[in-house]
Amino acid sequence: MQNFDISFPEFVKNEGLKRWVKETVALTEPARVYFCDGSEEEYHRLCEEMVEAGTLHRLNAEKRPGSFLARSDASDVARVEDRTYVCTPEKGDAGPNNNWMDPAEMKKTLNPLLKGCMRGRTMYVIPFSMGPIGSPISQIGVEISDSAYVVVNMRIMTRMGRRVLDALGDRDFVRCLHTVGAPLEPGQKDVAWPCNKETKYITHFPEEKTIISYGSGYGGNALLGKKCFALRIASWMGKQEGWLAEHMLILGAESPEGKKTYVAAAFPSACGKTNFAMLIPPKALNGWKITTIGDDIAWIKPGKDGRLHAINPEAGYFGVAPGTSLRTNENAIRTISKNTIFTNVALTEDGDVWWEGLSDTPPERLIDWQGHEWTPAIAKDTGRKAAHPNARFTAPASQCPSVDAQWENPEGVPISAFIFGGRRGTTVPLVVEPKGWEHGVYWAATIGSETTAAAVGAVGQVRRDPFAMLPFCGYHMGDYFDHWLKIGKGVTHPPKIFGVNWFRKGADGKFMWPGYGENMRVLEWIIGRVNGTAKGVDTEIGLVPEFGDLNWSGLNLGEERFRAVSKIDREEWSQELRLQSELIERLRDRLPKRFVEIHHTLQSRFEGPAQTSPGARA
Ligand code: SAT
Ligand code: MN
Repeated sequence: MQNFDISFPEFVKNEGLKRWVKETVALTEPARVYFCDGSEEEYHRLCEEMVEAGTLHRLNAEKRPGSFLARSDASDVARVEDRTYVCTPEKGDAGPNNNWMDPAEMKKTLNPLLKGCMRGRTMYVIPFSMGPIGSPISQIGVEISDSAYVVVNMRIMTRMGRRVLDALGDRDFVRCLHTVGAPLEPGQKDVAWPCNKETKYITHFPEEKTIISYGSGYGGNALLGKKCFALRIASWMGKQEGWLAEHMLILGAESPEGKKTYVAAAFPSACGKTNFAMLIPPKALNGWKITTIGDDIAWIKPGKDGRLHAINPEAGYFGVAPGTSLRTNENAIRTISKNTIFTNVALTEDGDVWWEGLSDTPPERLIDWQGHEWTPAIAKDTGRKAAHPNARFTAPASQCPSVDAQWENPEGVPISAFIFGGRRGTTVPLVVEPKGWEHGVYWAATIGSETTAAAVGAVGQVRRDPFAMLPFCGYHMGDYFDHWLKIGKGVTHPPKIFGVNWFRKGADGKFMWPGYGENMRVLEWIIGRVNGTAKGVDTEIGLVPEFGDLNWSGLNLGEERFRAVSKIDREEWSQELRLQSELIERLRDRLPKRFVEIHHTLQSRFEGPAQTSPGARA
């Protein structure tokens, strides 16, 4: 048992915080307590300490100033969905989309693990704001963590430090307790990436606005402002209070005429949200300009003007490195040119970073993400990747060349369209506009997507990922769909809803749509629909563009290929709707009635022979 008086710095005045810190010290028994002020000096000091401890490697100061590389333990590389729990008193409230345990039971499980879990370590107290400090949409949390890696990442990803406590005053806050679950015995030498290889728990107590995370130091498992707070807890708060916390990027699109339209788009993890948010339109569409508000999370509230307004609660990007290049995302490459923390990428001989896709030809020699020597020949023999497929960069949003002038506007930006996408090799057309809000919500609720390396588990299997929120919705999905239906009805100018799929494959197994910057063509059509200028044709699942409805200047895709990437195949859709029935059955107890009706309407459209006459143009 550690016995010491905690000396609270003058900026820690909140009595609830002081009490919680004392209780947590008594439970976790750290060697010392440190209150983060969020200063630059503190950031550099902690980075330096981690360099000395071997947790961080300083990158070449000429090539990558102010930047570091961290290599995680090989067992701690992604979110652990099967170890993630939502602990509501009523099991039904968590829904079949969450693992559930009774809150008291979960605490009984966690308490013995937490007892003494910070022995030999520093306990960091990290006050943070999700959203600009003082915004009516923002929320404040405090993370207690025994990881300095978490502190420096939180300083990039959130507004962090004493100014947050000044803004908090004596109000309540979201409690986020994190431990790597690896206490040090006296004299025991630490490892570069402490974690608990056997035991991990990512637990949420929405009614107590509390998160307890045990055993992992990685990403969303440990940076608790992100998925745990800004999505799971915030979605629950939004349900109570009439707003939305969504797994969405937010971008601004400025037309050649200078008209700005903001859209928010949901895609599952590692499906290109960061790339879409920072899109650079092809030269031939050069009058268009895209600006970035956020790349992962949107908090959305009805405004007095009858529109939905969104902020990005984060202050940085925790983006997937592999596949990011000057060709796929030049703005991201420039964002991460300095002051960036890389995790699980490869190290070059001259002290810079590399990952699969950064350049067409890999360097001749690298140190891979596990610290082993790597050459293209070794990769060929063993299949070993230089960077882990879920390797990440943590970089400040302010460094993004495309950052929107309004990105810190406390009122948020008005949203004109919601876009929902999944990763689907078949079935789902390039773009579709379901008819009206309810059909749009149904579309978003039933999207399927092939799983990626962002979560531990099999990759490439289609699963239903409603609103790209399956791993992140903090309550019953049926209630969540109902909440969405109500939000749209509650505003006079709800955004239009669209579905997209960049990932359809041809018979040769290759992607049929070029994606990346070319997605601007689809976005241009979407904005045209919002403004009433673009046309399309009616189909069973909604309105879709015909070949001539998109702008093809500078791209020779060909009509036949466009038809293939936009095809709505009756066989595939009958099958798709059967798969959607599974979701409907699973959520049946709390599914809005309207959903079942829409499902039946869609099914009936695909029964019997196809309509011979083409749908009406609109
Ligand atoms: O590790 S995170 O959960 O933050 C990233 C993601 O899965 O989107
Ligand atoms: Mn995400």
